[in-house]
Amino acid sequence: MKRSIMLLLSVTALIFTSCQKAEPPKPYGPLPSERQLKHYNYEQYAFVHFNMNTFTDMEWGTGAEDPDLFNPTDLDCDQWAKVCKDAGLKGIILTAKHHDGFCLWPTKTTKHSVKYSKWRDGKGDVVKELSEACKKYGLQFGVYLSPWDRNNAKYGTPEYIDIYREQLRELLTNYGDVFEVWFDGANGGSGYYGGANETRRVDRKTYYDWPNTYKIVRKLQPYACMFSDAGPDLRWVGNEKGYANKTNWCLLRRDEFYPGSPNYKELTSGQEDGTHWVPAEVDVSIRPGWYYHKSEDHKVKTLPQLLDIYYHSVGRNAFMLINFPVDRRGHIHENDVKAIMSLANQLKEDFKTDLAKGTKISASVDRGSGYGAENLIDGKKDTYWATPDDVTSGSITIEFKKPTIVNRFLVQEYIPLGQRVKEFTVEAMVDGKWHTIAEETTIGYKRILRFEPVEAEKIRFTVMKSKACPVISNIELYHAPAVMVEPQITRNRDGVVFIRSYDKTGEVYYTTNGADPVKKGKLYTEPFVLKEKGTVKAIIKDKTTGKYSPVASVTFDICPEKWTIRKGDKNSILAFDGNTGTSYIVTNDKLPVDLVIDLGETLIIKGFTYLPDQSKKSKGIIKDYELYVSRTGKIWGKPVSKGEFSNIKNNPVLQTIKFNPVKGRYIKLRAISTTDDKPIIGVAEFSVITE
Ligand code: FUL
Repeated sequence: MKRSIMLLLSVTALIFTSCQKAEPPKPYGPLPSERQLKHYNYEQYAFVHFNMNTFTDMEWGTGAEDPDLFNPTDLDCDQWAKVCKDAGLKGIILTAKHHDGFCLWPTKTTKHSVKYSKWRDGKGDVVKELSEACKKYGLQFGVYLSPWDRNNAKYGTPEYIDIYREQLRELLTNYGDVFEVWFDGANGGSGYYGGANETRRVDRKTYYDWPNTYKIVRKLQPYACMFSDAGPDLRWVGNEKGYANKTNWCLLRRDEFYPGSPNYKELTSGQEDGTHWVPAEVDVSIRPGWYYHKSEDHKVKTLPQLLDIYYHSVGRNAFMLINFPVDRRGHIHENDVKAIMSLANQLKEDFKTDLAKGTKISASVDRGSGYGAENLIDGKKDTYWATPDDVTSGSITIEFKKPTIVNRFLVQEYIPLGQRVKEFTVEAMVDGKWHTIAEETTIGYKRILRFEPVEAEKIRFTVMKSKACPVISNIELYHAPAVMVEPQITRNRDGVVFIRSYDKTGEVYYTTNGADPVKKGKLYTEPFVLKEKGTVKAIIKDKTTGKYSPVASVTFDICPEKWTIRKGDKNSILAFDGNTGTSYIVTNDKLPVDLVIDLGETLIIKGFTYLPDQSKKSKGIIKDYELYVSRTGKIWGKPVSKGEFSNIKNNPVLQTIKFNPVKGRYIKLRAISTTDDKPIIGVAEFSVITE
């Protein structure tokens, strides 16, 4: 009897222990704070650069600007909030004060503010309007307060720090909840400084006494994350181009950094041995500049560029902060709205159906009950797969019911316990054999991989190396549709035509005689030669859905292979190399400036095209021009065409000019004036229109 009771007890104990949840892993290394964990709910949010520079066409004002210049004609913060909401962005950070010192709220600290502007008789308050619009649309609200102040007479002295802190107090007290405070790294240099007009340098590390400023933020807005090169909560990613590195640690040896510190390149990857949790935030503008310039209306980032930004920020364990340069009306410009909505719509398609849901999932090893592979696809944030403490590698296999096409892999670590994974792979089983799709490094909060579509029976995810036992909370798989933007058609100086599509999975069809490529198109397999005139049209066909992209169409004139520029150096071919990103720059002592081209043969010419230099700080845009055609290159006679390239400063796009046909071999493009009055002209592309 006694023996049988003992047996019963031990069997019950065995059943009990085997059902009992195993011990959770211990946290490893630096951990995110509560406020940082909250911030992970936001992922993508907006920046708005809107301030004095909007009205002076500058990127960095000097501080001497008259407050009356700030004059939006139709300020509509509700429109900003609606656009952001529709685009799936979770908050808006406003440049309440940029380096020129102009304050968008009626601060008590300076006369350089909306209160002293004629705009709305000094009664306007942009900070208030935006904070209210954010509340209305359920968005987070954040502020950018530039430490550098080129207007303030006290800048460089300890008194300015008091002023700066008071401004911060006003912003953090009077406008409701603030989710992020942005401390910029640029500071110290020339400025107006209350009329002193001089250069003031500060010690970026010590002047601002950051630790005491941080305390103010913590006290007034305990949940606000602070951004700067050094965090303390969110770090700069070390570039303004829109990417984090593939290897991206949330960790940083934080005390080695400060706003504006020189070792910023390390910020793009973080530091494996970092002492604090300081994840990267990728700040990037939807246009070349941070502020609105009419001349950039045609330079809004394309869908492919925006997709790259998303996958290189959110997809690489970072936050995405996308900037809208609000225009002089006080609106997000229609081109920018179109661009951000095209991104939002494409992302919706990319992540429409999670193919990992409902699959058979198993782990090569797990920690025990409660930590199995099924937690990876249960849609819950707080369950995870983990291995025993002494096991730092392991595989997960996902088995589809039938072969399934995938081209996106999403994985997340359970970050409340730290960032651990150092190396992982993804494989696909096709016809019973494993193929490696990706060999990668870090994961962190979220990692999304893009790869060519593969029809797989199984997908295997393997953690190869980890600082401690891997703790993974989520895996998702998708088949994103091809990105159906029109292909890019270019022709080089030798007449070789290239057709490039962003999405490599589609098929490209083209014609060279202007015919419809859907009906008459030839499959593009490699670059081809087109030396004569012709209109190339091309489309991309999505092989899976059979859908077509919009048609791309480019008309080429005769190929410039024989053309030379008189007195031109080796760079002169850049003026007709078919690459709009490069330019030939011609300089002279004074205006006019001439560009003389020998076409190498006599032709009948009836027009020309000119694309000015396309770089951010455009060099030498021709305003008033004359065009001459000569048979000898010695006697030029009267210009065959002259005039003004209208609105070219604001809109430096391709200019097409036609005239009565003339015969000649030499062309002289003369710049009578340039938009900046300098005797320099930049020619990204030049071509003639022949009969
Ligand atoms: C930079 C600033 O200098 C730019 O003007 C812009 O505000 C950008 C977001 O940060 O450091």
